[in-house]
Amino acid sequence: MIRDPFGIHNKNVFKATAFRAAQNIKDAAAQAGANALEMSFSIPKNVPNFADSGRALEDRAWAALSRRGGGVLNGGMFEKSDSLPMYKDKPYAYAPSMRLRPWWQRKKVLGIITAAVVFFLYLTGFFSGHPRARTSESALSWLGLAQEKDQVDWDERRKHVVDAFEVSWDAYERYGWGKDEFHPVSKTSKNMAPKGLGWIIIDALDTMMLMNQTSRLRHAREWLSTSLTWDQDQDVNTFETTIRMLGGLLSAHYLSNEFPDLAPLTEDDEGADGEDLYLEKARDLADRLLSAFESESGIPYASVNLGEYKGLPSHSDGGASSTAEATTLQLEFKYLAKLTGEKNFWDKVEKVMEVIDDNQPEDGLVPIYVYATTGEFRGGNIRLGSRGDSYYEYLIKQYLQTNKKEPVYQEMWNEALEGVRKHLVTYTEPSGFTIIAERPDGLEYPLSPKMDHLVCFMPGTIALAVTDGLTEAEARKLPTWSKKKDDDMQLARELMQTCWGMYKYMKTGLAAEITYFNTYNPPPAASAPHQAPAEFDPDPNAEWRKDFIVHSNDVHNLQRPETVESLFYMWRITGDVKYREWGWEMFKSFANYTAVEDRGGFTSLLDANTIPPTVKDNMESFWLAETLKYMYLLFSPNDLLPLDKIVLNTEAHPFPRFDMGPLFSTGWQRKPRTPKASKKAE
Ligand code: DMJ
Repeated sequence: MIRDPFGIHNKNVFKATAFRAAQNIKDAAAQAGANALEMSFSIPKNVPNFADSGRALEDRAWAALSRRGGGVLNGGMFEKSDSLPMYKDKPYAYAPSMRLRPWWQRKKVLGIITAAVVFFLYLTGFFSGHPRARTSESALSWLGLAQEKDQVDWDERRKHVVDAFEVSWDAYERYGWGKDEFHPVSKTSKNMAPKGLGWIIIDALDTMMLMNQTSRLRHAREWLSTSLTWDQDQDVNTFETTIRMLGGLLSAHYLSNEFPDLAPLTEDDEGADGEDLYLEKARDLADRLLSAFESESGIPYASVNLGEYKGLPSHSDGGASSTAEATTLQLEFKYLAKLTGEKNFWDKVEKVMEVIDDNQPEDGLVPIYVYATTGEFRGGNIRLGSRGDSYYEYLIKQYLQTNKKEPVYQEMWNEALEGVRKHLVTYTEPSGFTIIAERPDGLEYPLSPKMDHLVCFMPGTIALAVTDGLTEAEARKLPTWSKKKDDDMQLARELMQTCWGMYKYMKTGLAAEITYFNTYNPPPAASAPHQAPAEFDPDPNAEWRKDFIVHSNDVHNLQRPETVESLFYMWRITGDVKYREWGWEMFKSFANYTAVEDRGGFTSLLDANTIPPTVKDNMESFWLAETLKYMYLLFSPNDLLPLDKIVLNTEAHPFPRFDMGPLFSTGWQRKPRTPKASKKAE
């Protein structure tokens, strides 16, 4: 294929690709193929602009870089039997501490010689048993961070993120290649299915493309074409497999077509063998995942058996699915529907939204469980953390994905955000930070002043919803700007400050999984006056620290992306450089406390509130897919993936926005609201 110097992919190639995929559809192939040919898919043209000077700079930086060479749960998230795939955010079973026992307790019987050796190792820091003691200085130096320049150079900082990606990937390639879990400290790995699922490889594909990692991408693609099969007798979590694997393959398809000059591979060329590899693998996987939707209500089952094409209810939670899991499949299946022309993918995920909304959730706030059998909610637990989070995220992103032609999702988002203000937003004591608390027993019952780190997707998502992806300055000039938008931006800024406080509070500078807050009694309403400090005084006895509480059970840091995700949106939308600076500070904390010695990768922490920290010995796939990608984007020029042209799925996989065309439309309407029935929490 002749490369387009401006990165504008030929529409016909794209249509042909979609058509070929449609040919594979067993049922309704002819119809789908015809529809696919009629797609009026319009590919964003200005992402990024390869002709501009910033682009040239980037290209030089990449060239220089390449010259330089340049599950989570014990037992496996996907094991059969009782350990069916669990939601990633469940409190995990703690692995035994990675701290080693003192040498004199372990080595009694080995005599004086062994003791001397052990003592020597002790002196070298070996027995502190965590990466920091063994690597902090070297990690900072091999990342070139030991001495920072006075002059801020974002391009330079971005290169450090690329270095961190390369180190993480290369360690995985060396010690865990093809496996789904990677434990960088012990240099071990394992699969979540008999033949592996490509969990880490597929999640990282698009990050490699954006970072122009051609040789690494080639290796990944080779693994996909020679080793990856979905035809395995394996139960998998419907949601996790959709957002990471289906999402990862679809965005790889999108980026490789949209930006053929990024990490270019000849196999991607028109007519080459394996040209449609990503889309074909995505299509095959989606056919299997569709079985999750074969429930009485249309709400997807929590799991599916890939080989048997069979949906499976959750083993726990009374068989209910997590609400966030059931409602965070829509961007992926709708984009696939658009690519293949097969409407079934669209209809199945759209139906879920209708069933959820038919429950008429009070003020748009949904309980965190829903039965696949009846379509009704289970219990009244309301939160924007685990099991609730991305329901809200996908409301506004569905609205944006189809170019703002489905107002129902914006309406639901607006209603939910008002519900959040009315029932969940409050302020902390004594310093007045803004938080989104929880209502574990239902809206009529007391607030629990707790925020999962997961809630930190909210500041960025609120800002995105206010401007639809434009900058705040641009959006303010539009006639649609309003007092409500002002208030929402203010809420986004305040929440961003709180999320950053979660990092500042911890000794390593890396947030805990869950943070509690001191609140007044009764907790003030969202309309109450409040003023959090603009700066975080580093004094260990500073007043602001009294507002934050971290329990010993919650001190782990799983390399999560939500705060840097929001920093990325806030930087792009407000243009306030402090968000970039916070992201850089966060990056340095990761480098300082989570890097494994000898360029061994980066690890999650069991305890991020002690120095040195204790490690969990695990690299999450979202470290590569999300955390490092958001950092890279945060330090990149703003025309790389412009926010008004794309949507990022909840795993940070970018998809294009598109017009629905004649084949697709919103197939449901909200029912008229009935007066509030008295609802009792189970
Ligand atoms: C990711 O898999 C996704 O971001 C999901 O929406 C939330 N949890 C993890 C990262 O924390």
